[in-house]
Amino acid sequence: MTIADRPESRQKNWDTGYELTKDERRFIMNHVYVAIAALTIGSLFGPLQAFQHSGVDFYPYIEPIIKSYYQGLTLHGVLNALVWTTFFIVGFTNLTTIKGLGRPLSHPHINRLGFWVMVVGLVMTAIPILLDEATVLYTFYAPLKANWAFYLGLTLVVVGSWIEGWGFFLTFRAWRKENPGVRSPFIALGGVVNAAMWQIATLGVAASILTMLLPWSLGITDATDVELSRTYFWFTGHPLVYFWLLPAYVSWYGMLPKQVGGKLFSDSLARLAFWMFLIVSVPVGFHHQFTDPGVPETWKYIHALLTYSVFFPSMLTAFTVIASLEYGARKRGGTGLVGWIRALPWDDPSVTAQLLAAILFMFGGIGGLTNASYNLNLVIHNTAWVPGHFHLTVATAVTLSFIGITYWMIPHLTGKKLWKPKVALFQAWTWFVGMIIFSNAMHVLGLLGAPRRTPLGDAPYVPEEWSGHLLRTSIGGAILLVSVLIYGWVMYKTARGPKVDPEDVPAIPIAESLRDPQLTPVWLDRFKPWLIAAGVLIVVAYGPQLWDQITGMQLNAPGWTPW
Ligand code: HAS
Ligand code: CU
Repeated sequence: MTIADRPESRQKNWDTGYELTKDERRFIMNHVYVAIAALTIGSLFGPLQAFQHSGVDFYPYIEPIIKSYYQGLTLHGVLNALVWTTFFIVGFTNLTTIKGLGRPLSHPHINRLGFWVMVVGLVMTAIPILLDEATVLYTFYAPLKANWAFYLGLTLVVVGSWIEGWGFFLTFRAWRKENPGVRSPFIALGGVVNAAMWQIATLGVAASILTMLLPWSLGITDATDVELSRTYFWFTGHPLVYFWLLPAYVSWYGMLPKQVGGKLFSDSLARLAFWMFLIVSVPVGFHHQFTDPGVPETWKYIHALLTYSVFFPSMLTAFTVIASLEYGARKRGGTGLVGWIRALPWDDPSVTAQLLAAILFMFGGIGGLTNASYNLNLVIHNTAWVPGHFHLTVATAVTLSFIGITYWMIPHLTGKKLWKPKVALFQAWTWFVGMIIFSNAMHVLGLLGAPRRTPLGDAPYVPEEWSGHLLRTSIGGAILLVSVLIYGWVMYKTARGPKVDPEDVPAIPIAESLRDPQLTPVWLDRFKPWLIAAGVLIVVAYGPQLWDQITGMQLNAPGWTPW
């Protein structure tokens, strides 16, 4: 298609002018309420663990409710890594789909059903955890064994998110029919690609829970196969981290440029990054199993190589997002090679939170590459380095970005004003500073050999050289505790505040693309080739190993509940 015959519709600016209805706003808010509640409660346990490391143990004081460090750690991981993220992401994808496409959901009852299935699943998961019947940490590795309700609840959360995904796919298809030949709006496409990747990725935990863990916890089988359940878990567990990351990328590419007065530098590169995540997110799971004796080295090596390919879309992102920010900053009068950074709107808490999140992601990403290196992984695996890594990635790049998004989204959805933006700004900075202290200490501790998932305050083998770093984890944790409490408070006060003039309510920021998106090649706007490529790559990278492990399955681990 040449420029002359491209459809004229809404090509310069994706903002279709569609206003979300009251029902749509309320529906999205319901997701976000659950998400924020999970984050604030789940985060309370983080500092408890960090304090424990430096010998200040609060667990005995809360023993009637929480029995052990491990029960607290399970709550922390499940609420923060699984519940906060999933509920926020699904709610946010409703928003990007509806607003991006400029039309209502085609089958809103499907999405409603999906949401309620997720809520029922959440309650089913929470009860056994609170009863100390599912102290298995967020990875629920066999042979640790939980009450069946925990596994069934998690399954329902996943199934609910699938159902909502189907609602997004149907809406996207309806939009395509109504707009033949038009490139799909980027924020909508990004959310739908992520939902598609999630459906493929979660086949692993679905297989693990339905064929192994659930029958085992119900007593139908009396033992399980540890290696196979780990392989299934990481089939899902690695792409899970990109399921968390991609909504932040939707915002960094498709919204943040607008917030800083710039434009999306390249619509094509943005799409290419998302398609690359669709094809390479799954076939890399063995980089979590480099030390597993049951996986042959060749396959670990292949997954290590594929892991490096998943590094490229993040480099594309770093380049494109920074270019988009620079464009905005220069329009605001910024000058100099790096001096333009000062011209970004650092007084806007939503922008600042996302910029700080992205800055720490550079370090989290470098650490990720260290992890992915087969030989270096042997040094850091199962050490405090790994939680150091994922607090820069999921707990900062993702979480602080989502926090930044809520700083415009909650006011937009509730028709209120953000309560005390300066306090919100302070919150973003405290998260940044607290996390630098905490994660740096964790990385160093890991290099010194400190194990992860261990109440180090009780460990008799802690050498003197760890103690300063253990103290720093507590200091970082204390700052983060303050930060998360401020966040919960700002959200609460915002939601409880008075309604304001619609003029004063922030709009949904949608970045224009620098170049007419209609010039983006068609192959960057088609699902089929990428879905086929994803399927082929998964079969090649996982097929033989899955075949071997399933046919050689040995149900020999009876399962235990040590805590
Ligand atoms: Fe990871 C373990 C490898 C990314 C999360 N990872 C984990 C675990 C979690 C996690 C939760 O290969 C622990 C799981 C467990 O409990 O056992 N990870 C990687 C690699 C990447 C990576 C290669 N991880 C993530 C992301 C996560 C996440 C993203 C969550 C959201 N990870 C591993 C490996 C392990 C692992 C091994 C197993 C370790 C073991 O032994 O157990 C890559 O995708 C990273 C690429 C990213 C970059 C950064 C690009 C930078 C950007 C920012 C640009 C800046 C801007 C700001 C725009 C190269 C895009 C500009 C600002 C201005 C002011 C101008
Ligand atoms: Cu991974």
